[in-house]
Amino acid sequence: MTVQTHTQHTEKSAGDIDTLDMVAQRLDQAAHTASAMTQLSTQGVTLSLDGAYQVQDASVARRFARGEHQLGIKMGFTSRAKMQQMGVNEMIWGPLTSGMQIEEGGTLDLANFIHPRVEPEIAFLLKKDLCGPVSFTEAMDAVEAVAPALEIIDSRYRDFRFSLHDVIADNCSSSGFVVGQWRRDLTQLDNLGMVLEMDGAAVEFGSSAAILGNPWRSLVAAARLASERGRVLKAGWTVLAGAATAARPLTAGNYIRLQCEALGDVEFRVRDSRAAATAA
Ligand code: OOG
Ligand code: MG
Repeated sequence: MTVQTHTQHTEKSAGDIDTLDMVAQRLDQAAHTASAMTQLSTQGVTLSLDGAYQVQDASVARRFARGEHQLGIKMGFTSRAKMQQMGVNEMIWGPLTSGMQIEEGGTLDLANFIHPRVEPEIAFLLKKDLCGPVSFTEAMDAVEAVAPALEIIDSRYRDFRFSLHDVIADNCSSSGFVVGQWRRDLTQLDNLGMVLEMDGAAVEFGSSAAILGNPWRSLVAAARLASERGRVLKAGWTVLAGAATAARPLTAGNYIRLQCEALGDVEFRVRDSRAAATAA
């Protein structure tokens, strides 16, 4: 089955829309029930770039229908480390919703995830709307604060394998995020040391420079990419700039911490309520 939905075609057949909706429903169901599904491209479902973002919209709409709301957006594949790990070479973006937020120092329950991984990021808090091709200065002017952050990604596809369009349709693997303390001092973000620790051992070392040379560039790109799909980054939203290093799989009992130079730490713990239930 091939679903060609290019932006230049204003008319879509009802069949295409049904297929996009069906795919969105399957992805949302896989996320909601934490059960892996077969990659779309290997099932013979070929989405165009536009079709992939339409599936993303439709699957996120299902989250909103369950009462979640949008808290921001995340950028993906803004570092070479991530592109190499996943074999994808283009930037992607997708919404962050209230159901994904984990409080700083909080606990993630593996029962709600398929095969989650964690990655070190930097977050921006917007104080003004941001849209379209903006300059560095305009982007900085729209930011209230910055913070160290951890993103939890959890591909709904079996074996965490996907094509560019598969992962976009899957809301860019977004499944959780933890933001540390916001800092209003927006000083140099271009070369901050970032150390990801698991259970007290440093496992990934990076620099904020890995994120497009400078994380501010990721915010500029976010404003541009969102506006290409008619979206505005809203005042009050959080924008995740993308991981500085490869992601690491999570297991029950993990204590995860990111130490980010000048911005401070952010942490969370991992448990598995299913294991606790079996032990009880
Ligand atoms: C896709 C999400 C990529 C990042 O920070 O680069 C991403 C994935 O790796 O599953 O969030
Ligand atoms: Mg990420």
